Amino acid sequence: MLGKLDEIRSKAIDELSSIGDLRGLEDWRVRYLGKRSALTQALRVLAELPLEQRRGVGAVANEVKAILERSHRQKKEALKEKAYQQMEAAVKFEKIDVTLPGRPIPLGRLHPTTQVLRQICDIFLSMGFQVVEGPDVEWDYYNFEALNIPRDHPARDMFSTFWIDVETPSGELPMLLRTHTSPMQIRVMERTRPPVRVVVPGKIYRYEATDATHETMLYQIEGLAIDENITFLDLKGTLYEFARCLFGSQRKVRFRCDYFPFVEPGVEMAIDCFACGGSGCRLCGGSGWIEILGAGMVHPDVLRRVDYDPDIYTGFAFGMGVERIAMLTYGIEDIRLFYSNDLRFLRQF
Ligand code: YSA
Repeated sequence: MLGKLDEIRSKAIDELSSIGDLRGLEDWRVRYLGKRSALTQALRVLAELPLEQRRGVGAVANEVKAILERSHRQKKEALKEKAYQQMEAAVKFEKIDVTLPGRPIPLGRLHPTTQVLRQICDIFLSMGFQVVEGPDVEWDYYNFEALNIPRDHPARDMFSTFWIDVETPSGELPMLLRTHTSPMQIRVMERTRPPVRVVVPGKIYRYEATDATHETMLYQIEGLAIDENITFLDLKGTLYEFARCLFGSQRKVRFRCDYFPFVEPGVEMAIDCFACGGSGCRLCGGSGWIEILGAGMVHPDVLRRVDYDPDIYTGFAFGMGVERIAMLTYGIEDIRLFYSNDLRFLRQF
C-alpha cells in the first residue's frame, strides 16, 4: 500500500511539471485528487486495514494528498501569472491598423413630412410669423363652436370626426381628436392681443375613407395674422410668396371661392398638378389642380368671441395639408405611402 501511494505521488508530480495551461491543470486535478482518483480509492480502503497498519498508512496517504494539493495550488498560481504576462505582452506589441475603414453607423433621417413641415415653417418664420403648437385632443368648443360651427350646423359634415368616449351628464361628447388646426386660432387669440402672426403645425384626424390624396391622420399648418388694416391683398400676397419660395416661380397657383364658416370671404388655393402638368390625371381627379389649403378673412363673429373689436382689427387665416405639399414637392403619387412604414420608400428622402 505504501509503495502504491509513493507511485501515485511521483507519477502525479511528474505529470504536473509538463502541464502548460489551466485546462490541463484541471484535468490533472480530477485525475489525482478527484472522487474517482487512485488516491481517493486508497483512502477509502484504509478503513478495511487492521488498526496498527491503518495509522501508519493513513498518515502517509494524508501526507501525499497534502503534497498534491499544495503542488496544484502552486502550479495554478504560476499558470495564472504566465497567462497574465502573455496578455500584457500581446497588448504591448499589438499593432492597430488605423487605415482600416470603420464600421458604418446606421443613421436615421427625418421623415419626408417632417422635412417639408420644417421648410414651410422656415418660410413663414422668415416673414415674421411665430411657430406655436396645440393639443391633438380638443374640446368641441374650440374645434367647432368658437369657429361658427354650432351643433347641427351642416358644415360639421365637412369634418368627419373621431369623438372621444367621454360623455357629459346630458349625454353629449365634448372631446374629440381635432379635425383641423383651426382651433388654435381661438386658443392663440384668447391669450394674446393683436398684432398676431402665428403658424401652427400639428397632427389632425379625419374619420374618412383613404385614397391617393386622403389620409385619416395627417399634418396641417394653420396660419393666422391679425392687425389693423389687414386686407385680402395681404392674404394673397403672403400665400403667393409662400408658394414661390416652396415650389419656385414656374408653378401655377389658383385661388377659388370656398366656404368655411369661420371666414368671410373664404378661398381655396391649388397648385397645378405635377403629375400631368395640368392636363388632368388620376391624381388630380382630372382637374389639373391639387388643392393644398383653405383660407380666408377671419369672420367678425370669431373676432368678437375672443374680445377683438372687428371694427379695429381684421385678419386672415389659412390651413394647409402638409402631406399634399410633400407630394407636390417630391412628386409622390399616393399619400398612403407616407405612413405605411415602407423603408424602401422612406429612404429616398
Ligand atoms: C380654412 C380657412 C381658414 O381661415 C383657416 C383654415 C382653413 C382650413 C380648414 N381648417 C380645413 O381644414 N380645410 S380643409 O378641410 O379643406 O383642409 C385643409 C387642407 O388639408 C386641404 O386643402 C388638404 O390639403 C388637407 N387635407 C384635408 N383633409 C385631408 C387633407 N389631406 C390629406 N388627407 C385628408 N383627409
